[in-house]
Amino acid sequence: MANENLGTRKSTNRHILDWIEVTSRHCEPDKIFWCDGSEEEKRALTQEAVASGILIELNQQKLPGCYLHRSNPNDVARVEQCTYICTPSEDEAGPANNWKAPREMYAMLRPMTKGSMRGRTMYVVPYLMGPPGSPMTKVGIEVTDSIYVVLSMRVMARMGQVAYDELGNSDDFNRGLHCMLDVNPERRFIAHFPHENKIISVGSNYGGNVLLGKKCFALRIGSYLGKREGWLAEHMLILGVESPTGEKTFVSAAFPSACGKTNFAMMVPPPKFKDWKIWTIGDDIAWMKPGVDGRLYAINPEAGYFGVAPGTNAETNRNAMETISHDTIYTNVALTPDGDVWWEGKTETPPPELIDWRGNQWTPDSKEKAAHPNSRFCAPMTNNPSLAPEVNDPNGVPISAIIFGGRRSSTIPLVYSAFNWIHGVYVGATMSSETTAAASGAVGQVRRDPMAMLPFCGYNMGEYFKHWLNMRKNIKYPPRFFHVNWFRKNEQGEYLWPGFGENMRVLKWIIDRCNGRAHAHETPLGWVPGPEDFDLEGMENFSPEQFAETQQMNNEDWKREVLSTDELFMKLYSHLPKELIFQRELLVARL
Ligand code: SAT
Ligand code: MN
Repeated sequence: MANENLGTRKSTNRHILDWIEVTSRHCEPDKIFWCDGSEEEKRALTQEAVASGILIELNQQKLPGCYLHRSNPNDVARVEQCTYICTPSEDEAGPANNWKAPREMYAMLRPMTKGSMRGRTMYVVPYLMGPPGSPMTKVGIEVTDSIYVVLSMRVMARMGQVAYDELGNSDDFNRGLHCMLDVNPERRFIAHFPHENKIISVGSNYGGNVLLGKKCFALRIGSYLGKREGWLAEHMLILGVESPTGEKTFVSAAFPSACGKTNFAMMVPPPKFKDWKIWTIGDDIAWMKPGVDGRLYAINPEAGYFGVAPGTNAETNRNAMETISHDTIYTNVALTPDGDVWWEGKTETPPPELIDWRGNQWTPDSKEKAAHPNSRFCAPMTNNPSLAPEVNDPNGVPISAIIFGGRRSSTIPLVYSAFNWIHGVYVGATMSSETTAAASGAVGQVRRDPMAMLPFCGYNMGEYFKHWLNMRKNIKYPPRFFHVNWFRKNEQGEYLWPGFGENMRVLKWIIDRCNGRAHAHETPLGWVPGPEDFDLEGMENFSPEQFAETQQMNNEDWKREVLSTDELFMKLYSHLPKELIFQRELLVARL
């Protein structure tokens, strides 16, 4: 029997108490449940979620502590068209965001949320973004009527008493309200109020829309706070490379959603690199701040991985397979008759029968996919065999390289390096990628996604570029910038580069460049390795000519590429830093 004191451990912080008082009077829940993050609480809430059908218990022999959640089929990805930045002026949100004045947004949301928790429980979820005791860490409180959100938040963030301890009596915390309503896309809004450090999310129960610590706080509100306070909140993985001599180099990398950040962050080096080790700090978000020694330091504000399941297997990501083998919440994957999970790409041949992500019978003859293309796993980082010991270091880790990358089937070479900070910011600002299933809408269309932040920057993108340029003044030993593209294809539509573990070779060139050991050629794009500068040893069926093909640069394609960046630059023109226009002109001149 569950302890009846469960859910009664109220905060003693007056600001939290006042806010919960007002919010509960407005939402009118039957009950308020104060989360403390304990194991006992997890057990009780999991039991309740299973009893009410929100979670399906998986085979506990095969997958101990694992559960499956099926979301409403209308609610399977982030919805950029329903995501708003509510600053006093439209100009502050900028042309890359949807905007509504705070007053107007409140006027619209107030009647929707009024009494919305009648007959339901309101959970108060205190959480930390960042390691305890770090000057970079921030506190959030999410109020939600979704038990799935509570159980996911305790995986994705350091949740419970630890957050109250960090906060003390302070009023400096993010206020997040999540109301599922009837999960109706017509009444779905993810509204951010950066000036008030506040988020209101209604009408969804999908990860990126409702795990408010993640995209909403750590990126949209975080980027705004970063601009104000002199740091960077970025859509970046962080990893450490340990060489055979024990030298550790940390890099961060911005790729858009569903472009392989989790795989890269957990990479298993190929046999030729058996004495090298990759350590994961984070797979999605980096908060970076200049340190006292003049270097740029990064923390991972999260504590778990909310990764894309399809395509994950022992070959593509052995560490992820291990990570998600226990204590994991799966969303919208397929279910096998013996209570195991499956998704496209997990095994070469699908099982003969499955229940698909919608709950329907499925066989390999079915036309639909068994798992949703944006189906996810939610697993604690402590499950990861490659978790870096520095992950809880309050100071973070020093970043030597910042890597930008997108999913581009043509034009963009495998790897090149920017000439300097300003050029690096230009390379990040003009990044592009083919769209994926991580956001609702068409898949496979090239769009500009500056620094992979297009859906996540909480203020004017032009001002964001200025902030990036300004940061240089506070960093005495700046990281170097690189650009990668694992996804280039030949005319037959085959990938030119094998990717996954072989990306270790690209990474090695990158860190050798940072440590002044690798050679490169100057080109109009930046510094690039020739086949002789790049370690291809031990790669079966991969010739120096093939490598040259991955790196090939065609001037006419690049002129077109520059033209296609102009659309974004024109859109942002009133706030676009002149430095970036000069960079564009220099590139055109070099071409
Ligand atoms: O769905 S999330 O927004 O949490 C992940 C992503 O799209 O990057
Ligand atoms: Mn992401």
